Amino acid sequence: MSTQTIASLADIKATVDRLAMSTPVTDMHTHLYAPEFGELLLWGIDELLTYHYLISESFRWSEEEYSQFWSMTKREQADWIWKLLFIDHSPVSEAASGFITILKRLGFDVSSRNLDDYRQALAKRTVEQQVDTVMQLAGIEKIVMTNDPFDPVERPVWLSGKGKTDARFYAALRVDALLNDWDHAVKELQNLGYDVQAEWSERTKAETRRFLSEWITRMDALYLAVSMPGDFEYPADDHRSKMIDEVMIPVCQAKSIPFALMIGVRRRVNPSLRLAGDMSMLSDVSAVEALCRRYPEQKFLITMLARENQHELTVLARKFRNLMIFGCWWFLHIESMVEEMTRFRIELLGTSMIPQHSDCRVFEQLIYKWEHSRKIIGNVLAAKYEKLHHSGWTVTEEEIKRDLDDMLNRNFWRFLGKE
Ligand code: RAT
Ligand code: ZN
Repeated sequence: MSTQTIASLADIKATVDRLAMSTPVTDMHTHLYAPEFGELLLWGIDELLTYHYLISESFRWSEEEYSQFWSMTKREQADWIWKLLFIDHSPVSEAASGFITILKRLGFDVSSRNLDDYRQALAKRTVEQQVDTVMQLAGIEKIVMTNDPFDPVERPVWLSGKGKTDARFYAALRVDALLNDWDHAVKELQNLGYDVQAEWSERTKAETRRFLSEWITRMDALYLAVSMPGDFEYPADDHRSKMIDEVMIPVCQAKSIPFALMIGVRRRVNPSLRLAGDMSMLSDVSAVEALCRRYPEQKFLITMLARENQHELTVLARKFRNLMIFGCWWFLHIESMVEEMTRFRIELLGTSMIPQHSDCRVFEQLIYKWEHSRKIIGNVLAAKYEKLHHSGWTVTEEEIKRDLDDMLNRNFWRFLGKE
């Protein structure tokens, strides 16, 4: 490791680019699973092409009935999307160009445009091999999953004790139903043997806390997580505020884990598109402000979906050290937004934030989501070092390494108090 200061501007750019592309990453929010979770771990050409981001883009070019699309096999859906987005039109969107980045990095001949060749090549691999290959290619060291005890496929894996076998994967306990669909959550909790009622009684509160505590322990969950609509208000005289104040915060504090809120989604604006039918929505940053102020000892991991909320949220992070902003979420995970957000986050917070998470649903997506973002993070950071250099402040390679390691890895673990 070099402790030498870096002398020339060209060296700064080259060093930052190299380190930005290679620093090991902790991907702190994904929808990926360890191989022990079987069918929940999605990978391969057909899963990649039927990613919900690509489904919604495809329908812009087609008069096809939605029901017709959903009745096709996965392979037929993939062929349909391939034709519309890659053959009939050029794959220039973030999600479509991402698929091309994946093909290239996996060593396929992109120019052949032969989907079946790619399929056949992947069919020779096992899921375990593909997980190793992809993590190595993408430089991903640790992956945080999104875990739901109410999921009938996922639950048995945890109950059998196999959920914690692969040390590269970590759990995050997702609590959406408890906050956003209490009637459904009550039924699920009752099925799992917890003595809860729709009515907000002391017994119900205690049992819901017991559920969360037991599942945090079973999963070794790193944090509690929820996605919220943009009209989330806090404090309010509603179920959500009661659930947060009387159940979630007490459990997070007892377990010493952060609470992650992803705010600003409007679910199913076009239900025919299913998972692809969700929309972004402006949110009220003052809900986060109120949480951070009321619970100074509680850590909050926050991301928001509307571009319009990003600057205010970043300013708020200057006011509360118990607030860690993370990632460019979903519709913001496009190159122009990643660049804009990364630049003003660094300008307002230095390196004390988590610039990106992948939100991957299909394993190979790690390759493109991180490659595209690493490049931008490197460019933004290099420009800042170059400016310092012009003022006579010279950075060492070690310092560049430290800064990138903070942003891509350590800030998350430090915030959790786990390093
Ligand atoms: O990014 C996505 O794939 C979305 O569908 C959501 O899963 C979102 O990231 C979430 O975690 O709610
Ligand atoms: Zn997500």
